[in-house]
Amino acid sequence: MNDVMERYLERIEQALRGYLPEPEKGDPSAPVREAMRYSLLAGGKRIRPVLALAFCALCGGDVDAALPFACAVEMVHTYSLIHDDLPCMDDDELRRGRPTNHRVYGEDIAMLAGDGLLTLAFETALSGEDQAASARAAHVLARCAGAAKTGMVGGQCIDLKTEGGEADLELLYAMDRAKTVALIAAACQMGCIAAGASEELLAAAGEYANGVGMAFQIRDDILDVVGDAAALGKNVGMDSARDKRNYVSLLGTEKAQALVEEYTQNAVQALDKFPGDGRFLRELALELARRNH
Ligand code: GRG
Repeated sequence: MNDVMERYLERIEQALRGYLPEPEKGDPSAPVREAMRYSLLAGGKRIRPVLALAFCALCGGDVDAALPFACAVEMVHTYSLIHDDLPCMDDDELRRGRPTNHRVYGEDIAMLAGDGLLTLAFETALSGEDQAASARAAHVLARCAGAAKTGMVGGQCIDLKTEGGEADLELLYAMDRAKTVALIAAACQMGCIAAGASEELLAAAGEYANGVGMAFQIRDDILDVVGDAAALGKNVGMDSARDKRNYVSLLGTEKAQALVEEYTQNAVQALDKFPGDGRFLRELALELARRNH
């Protein structure tokens, strides 16, 4: 698991740097690309791009074909974090162990950096050698990142509009599926697309993503209560400070962790639908269920 993970991470870091090189000296548009690099190259767990590569391998593909898709998902994810941290949203000061983008570059450039990353994501996704696969992958990414009630922007809207109000488990599930699961599903399915997988396998990747994504978000809710800010690289206690409903506020920590385990098992079971070796993705799901950062 660790060797494979290291190899994936190396390829992802190298590819991300290649897609967003240092701006040339004297380039008047350099500040926005510096701000994009600041957040994109600041580390982070890289879960989404790793999932894209791992699903490509699981479906028998060449992981190089999935690299543009993997990087595209990470760019969309990073843009969402930059925008989510802005004063008009969560107004956070710490992300990936560093001051947030707007604290360093100002709100105007931070907003542009997010816009720039979103646009670069689609340029990158569409740069794959197989044009039909690239178009299919870009379409999946657009749908999952978008403003429909099942897309990431839609989920963020539900999050903002329910802050301070009542929310039941049904609404929480809809919000988390859109806000968190959708992009994780895009990563898994784009990996399958890079390998030329069937619609049946894409559906199975969606099931894995639902399990891992829900477990990931609920674990995130738990870590906001019991986690360590230094390990997480972001401040904790923010959900209760903002009066946000989540699985911990509705169920308590113990029941929330039981749900994490249940969703993780669902994810692991979905791997049986693939003919390839699912061990890496199984272990990744189990590790994420117990993560502390
Ligand atoms: C502002 C358009 C827009 C969308 C924002 C994804 C999101 C929607 C906001 C980020 C805040 C948040 C709690 C999102 C839920 C998903 C999540 C747990 C994100 C953090 O992802 P990690 O832990 O972060 O993978 P790293 O830094 O490791 O990449």
